[in-house]
Parts: sequence; structure tokens; C-alpha cells
Amino acid sequence: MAEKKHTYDEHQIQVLEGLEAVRRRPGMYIGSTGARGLHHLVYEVVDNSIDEAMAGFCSSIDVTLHPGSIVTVVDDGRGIPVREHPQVKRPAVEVVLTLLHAGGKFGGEGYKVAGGLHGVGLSVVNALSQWLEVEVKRDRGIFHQRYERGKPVMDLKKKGNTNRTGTKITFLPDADIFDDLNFEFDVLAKRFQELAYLNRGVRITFKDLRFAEPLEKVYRFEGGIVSFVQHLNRNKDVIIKKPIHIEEQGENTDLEIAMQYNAGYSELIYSFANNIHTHEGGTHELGFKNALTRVVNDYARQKGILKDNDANLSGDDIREGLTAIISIKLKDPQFEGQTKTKLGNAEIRGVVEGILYEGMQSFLEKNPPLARKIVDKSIRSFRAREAARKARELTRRKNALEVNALPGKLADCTSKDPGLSELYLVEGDSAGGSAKQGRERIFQAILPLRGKIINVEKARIDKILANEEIRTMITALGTGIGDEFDITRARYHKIIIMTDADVDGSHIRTLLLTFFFRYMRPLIEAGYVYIAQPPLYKVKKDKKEHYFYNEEQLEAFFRQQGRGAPLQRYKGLGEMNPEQLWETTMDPEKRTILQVKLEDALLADSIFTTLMGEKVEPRKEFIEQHAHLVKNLDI
Ligand code: 0RA
Repeated sequence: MAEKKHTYDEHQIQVLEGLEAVRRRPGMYIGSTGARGLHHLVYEVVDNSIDEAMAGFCSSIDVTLHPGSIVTVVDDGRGIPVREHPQVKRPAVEVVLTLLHAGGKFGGEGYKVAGGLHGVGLSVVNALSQWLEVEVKRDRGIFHQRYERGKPVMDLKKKGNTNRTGTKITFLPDADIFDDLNFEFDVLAKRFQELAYLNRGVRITFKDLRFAEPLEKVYRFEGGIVSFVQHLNRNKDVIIKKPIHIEEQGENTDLEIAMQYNAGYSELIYSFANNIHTHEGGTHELGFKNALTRVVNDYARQKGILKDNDANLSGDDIREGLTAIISIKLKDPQFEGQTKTKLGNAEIRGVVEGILYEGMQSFLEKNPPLARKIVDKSIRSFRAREAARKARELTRRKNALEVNALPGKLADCTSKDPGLSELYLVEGDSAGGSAKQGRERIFQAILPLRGKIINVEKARIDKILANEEIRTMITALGTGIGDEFDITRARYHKIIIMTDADVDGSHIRTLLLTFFFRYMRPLIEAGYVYIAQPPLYKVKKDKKEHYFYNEEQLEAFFRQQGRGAPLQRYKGLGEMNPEQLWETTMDPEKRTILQVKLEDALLADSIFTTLMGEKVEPRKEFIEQHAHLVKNLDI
């Protein structure tokens, strides 16, 4: 290094040593010598053609897999320059293929935006190939050269005339370097499709001629990343028909963003820098997220949808259901992170933030109904997130303080063994009181439910959790709800719904079952949910009390004993004293309880939707169709 004056020969030796280093430690240059590294060779060559396309000189790229793992990549770009390189004094194409990192060093624009993970250069592909042949159409001629393991085995030779331009590279990866030479069609195809989306208008034709049945795919997307977003959302319910498209070409960077909301709850953001998928995100993604959060909040405030004392919508709220592609092309990308797929260029954050804010602001201003949809969706997400947080707190509090945090209305049992414990959900305070006095307190817990349970079919989770009765029940059960539901934490393995035998009672029972079905389904699936069967009639005969649970039983009794005895018809549980309630409905030795079964969840789903949901017509129809089944309706 100290010596400045190199002779031509010395320089040449250094170049060859450079490529020897690549063969000695291929992992340093292409990551691995496994399947990834092998496929990387193809990406590297194609990326060079894509660079040519991005510079605006290439519209078509053909990739072909031949038998024997030979790969050909042909493009219709300007062709790799063939004239003598002024410093190295060899044809430029030879320099590109034999000198490490020679790619970007060509005069003027050269490679406008060489990739980071890729962009190691064609010389690396050459070094790791058993042989490689290049054919350049340029300067009215067709030029050809062959290399073996990175070394030219002939001088560049003109073999014909043409007025076309382009580059064709054919290579055979070196079996001494790679574990195997099995290219996977699907892996390569996916990358070519991605490249075609990211570089709109470029046609990538991919042929696989290795097997008897040739395969061919052609990728070309006039819509570019807008088509990409539509593709990602193809099976979703979109809430904005046309993706939002923002594009700006700057001095040093080109930025393009396409985004579209769907009715789902997940967020799908794919970011790219110089066509490389930045799995780990980076400054471009940060800038995008910051700007989106700010612009939607600013808009919602400015339009009075968010009031002064409302909290800001969070980024997560605003990105719920969002599918977005961020593609940035920049001069000197810095790739960081574990897998070198995180964009590090600090200045990019502000650039993306500014462009997205402005672009999105103008979109919102120009499309008030769509803007409203986006804001409303974010607000719904915000509420659901709050509710989930509350639900979590609810269960957490129970954990921290155990029994202390149990609701005051709950008369718990003394047993702590869930397998033995029963929870009675009792309609009304008066029946609740009788049940408390009548129960066997060792294993029977009583929770009186006052007032109406919220109809969970018609309310969002936030409203449901604001309902006192529901909250009390969740806490008593100990399982949490929804995503956080954990059956192993159930404090009772029998949950017995005990309501009056009247319309209100059956309504409350249906409300409770709907809640369990929607938010604690495993409880039903485990067979933990039961319905108590209080008697409907009592007959006193010869100082003895006889209870009847349906008309048939009562009729049978009268046929045997005659009709003389006084009959009491129970309208509510409250009409029984504690002893009677124990004897008739709660004593495990004598009671009948019905286990709630979920034979067909889908059917149950539609029945609950029909019975408890928003739409009245289907409910009326259902009831009319099933009216003959409804018995004991005390109207
Ligand atoms: C250096 C300079 C120029 C083009 C290319 C390289 C080039 C490389 C590859 C690799 C595959 N296909 C390619 N196409 C072009 C530009 C030379 C000019 O100014 O005309």
C-alpha cells in the first residue's frame, strides 16, 4: 500500500487475488454456500439488469434455467461497455467481471442505485461460477468473452454486427463451492414477481427448461406497487377501492408509496430500499409511520372528529387493516441490523416523513368520505384496544390480589378446587338471597345478576366490558375473555345459569349463553356451562310437597292422585324459600341440570346472530319457523 506506483502486471495480480478471496470465503460475499447463496447468484445478475431498467434503458429481462443448472439472464439495456478501461487498460466488461466492486465505479451515473446486500457485483458471480460467458450488444457489435472460475480464458472478441443493445450472461455455479445446484423455481419466481412490482413496466420472463415439462412465467405490472398492494389485499374486503399512491423523485432519492385499507385488523407493511426487502425496517419505515400517525390525528382534530380533550390515536390504531408498500431508491444505502435488512440512512426518515405527510394530507382533503372512513376505523381500533387493555387489567388485578378482588356480590364457596366448585348465576337479588341461604357453601358459589345483561351481539367489546354484570362475571370466573381466555384458570367447572321460568328469564339465559358463546366459547366446549331446572309447579298433598318440572309430570300425578290438592304455580325463583330452592334445584342428589352442548358451532353462530343481532327480519322469520318448539312461554 505504501508503494504508489503499480505496474500494469502488479495491478492485474491484485485483481485476481481479489477473486481468489471470494472463492476462499464465499460466505463473506453471498451469505452462504447453501440454497440461499446459490439463488443469490441469480438475483445478483438480475439486479444489474434491473439497475439498467431503473436508469430507464431496459424494458425486458429474460431469465432461463437450463438443464444442468445453467442460468441465462438476458436484458435489452445499453450493454456493459466494451471499450478499454482507462486505468486497467482492459475492456470495461472484463473489468466489471473480474474486479471486485468495479460495478459502481463507472463514469457518470453508472449504477444509479446499487443495492446493498446485493450489489456485490457481477465479479462475485463470476468468481463462484465454474464458467461464465458474457455477450454484449453495443457499439454496433456483438462481443463475447468466457471465464472459468472467475478468470478470463480468452480475450473479449467481436463475433458479429448488430444495431441492438443489451447484455446476456450465462453461467454455471461452481459445484465445488455450493452444497448443491438445485434452483427452486418458486423461490426465484417470487423474487422476480416482487421486482416486477417494484419496477413498474419492466417485463421479467422466467423460463424453466430443466425438466420435460417446461415452465414459464411473465411478470409485468403497469401499476407497479399499486398493483402490488392490490395483490396483497386480493382476498380482503377493501375499504378504499383505489390504493393511495404517493410518488416523488428527488435529487438523491426516489420514493414511492402505495397503501390501501382493508376491513381486517392486521397491518401489512412491506418496505424496500433499492429493491431489497428491508425486513427489519429502518428509517424509511419510521418516517412513514410517524407521518401517517401525525397526519391522521391532525386531520381528525382539524375536522373536529377528535375533540380537544380526546387522546391522540396511536400509530397501531391508524395502521389497523393497512396494507402498504414503501419503496425507496437512494444513492448510498446503508444496511444495518442482524440480517443487514434495516435501512440506516438517517436523513431518509425526514425525507419520507415530509413526502408522506404532504401526500396523505392532500389525499384526505380531496377525499372527505374516504378520510372519514380511515379516521372512523382508527377510532374503532382505538376503542377495541382500550377495551382489551381493560380486560387485561381486570384479569391481572384478580391475579395480584386473588380473593380480595372478587366482586362483593359474589358469595364464593370455600373449596378452592375448581373440579368440585359450582357457580350459580342467579337472576335477581331476591332469588340470589335464597340461593345464598340454601346452598352448600363448601362447593357452591352464588352470583346474583341484577338488571339486564348487555346484548353482546349488538355491542362492541368496549361497551360489553363497561357492563357491570359482565365484568363481575368475568372476575368471578377467573378465565379472562376473548384472546386472553384461559380455561385452566376457570375457578369453577360447573357454571349453572338459574333464571325464572318466564320470558324475562329465558331472555336473560339467552343473553348469558350468547356472551359465553362469543367470548368464552371454550367454556361451553369443555362442558362447564349448565342450565338449572327449577320446578314449575308444587302440589301439597297429605302434608307432603310434590314438585313438577313440566306439565306432563303434573298431569301424570293428577291422573294417579286425583285433582283435589292445592296447586302452586311458580312464576319465579323468588317464590321459593331457601330450603325449597335447595331441595328442588340445587341439591346435587335431587336436581336436574342441563349441560349446554355445542354440537355445531357454525350453526350456533348463525342462530345467535339471528336471535340477538341487529337485523329484525331474519329474527322474525326464525321465530315464526320455530314457534311450535317454544313451550312454557308464560306470556
Ligand atoms: C456499466 C455502465 C453502463 C451499463 C452497465 C454497466 C450495464 C451492466 C449490466 C449488467 C447486466 N446488464 C447490464 N446492463 C448495463 C452504462 C454505459 C453507458 O453509459 O452506456
